[in-house]
Amino acid sequence: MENLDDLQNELVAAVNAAATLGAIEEIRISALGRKGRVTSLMKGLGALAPDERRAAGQSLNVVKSVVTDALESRRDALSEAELDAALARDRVDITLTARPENEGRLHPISQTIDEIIAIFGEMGFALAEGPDIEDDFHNFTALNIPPEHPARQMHDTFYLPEQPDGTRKLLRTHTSSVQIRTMQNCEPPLRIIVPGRAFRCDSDMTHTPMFHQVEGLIVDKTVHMGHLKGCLIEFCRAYFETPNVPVRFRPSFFPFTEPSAEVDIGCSRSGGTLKIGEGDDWLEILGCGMVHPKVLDACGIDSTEYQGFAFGMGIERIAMLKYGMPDLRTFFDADMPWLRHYGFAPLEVATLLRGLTP
Ligand code: 2NM
Repeated sequence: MENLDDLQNELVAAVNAAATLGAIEEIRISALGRKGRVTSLMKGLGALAPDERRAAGQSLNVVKSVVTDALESRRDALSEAELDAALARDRVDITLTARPENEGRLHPISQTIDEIIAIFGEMGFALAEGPDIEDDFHNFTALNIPPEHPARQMHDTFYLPEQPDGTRKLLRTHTSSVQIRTMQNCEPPLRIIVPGRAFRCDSDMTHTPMFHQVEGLIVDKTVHMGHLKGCLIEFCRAYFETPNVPVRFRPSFFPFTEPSAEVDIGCSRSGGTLKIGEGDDWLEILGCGMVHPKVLDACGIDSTEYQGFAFGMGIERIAMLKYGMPDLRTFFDADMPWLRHYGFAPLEVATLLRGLTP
């Protein structure tokens, strides 16, 4: 019989040199498989004399168990190394967007909407949303805008192709259609704000065909102009983060409110730079009024029992004023250097507790 020490050393060395799990399995079969070298030697024991057989049998069992142990520990080591390699190769960086050094920024429109929601949310307003594509009733008729009103003309409103019944849908020209839907579908008292896109067939230095608005609405039994004034003065102070900004209500006209007003804040423009909250100049920032009784009635709310106030503002405009952006049209250019300059860190959530702006 061949030298068992040599055989054992040879097999253990081969096991330790094996580079893959497949190579280990080959060695196991060649040594311990049905026709393996150790197995064959064991089969040959029967031909030996009893004394020799016992001694050789014990020696072969030692070889078998040493080689089995070597196979097992080499298999463990290789499995672990393969797992480590797979984990390193398939690594996914789930922290990607959370890293401040990465480029993703919150667009100033999104930031401004978040700030406005934070302010009115604190006052108890709920968020409402509705469709961009509207019908004539929700965008015009229910808002007391008559058929001959200029806003209904083709050159002010984007109309969709005529439907089989002869009517045409349109892109909402303001978010007020959402207030109409809310008044139709919910029982007063109501207290909502509606941020969203609006569309008008208009494009020049100060108008883009799509822009953003936030409108607000309260409907209750005793709500009056004093509540409207207090609410909007508080909004101006919170939004512009100037506790004593002067606020002025100037009489105005909208078909859907009576009385109506426009709201100005105090500013100075000396030397071509705008400063908000000081000086003797004025800047218009929003429109408002008491909801017209015809609007309440058109929505199925009894105007002899309920009244309400509403307001609306353009988001691009108040973002430009707060953040000193000179050109409206840059909002929609998707220009990365502009976004890096005017954008906001995505995880700095606007709250009144910590300050609106990062
Ligand atoms: C404004 C100005 C004044 C307004 C009115 C309504 C509704 F649907 F309740 F009648 N929503 N929004 C409104 C009133 C909007 O934007 C300059």
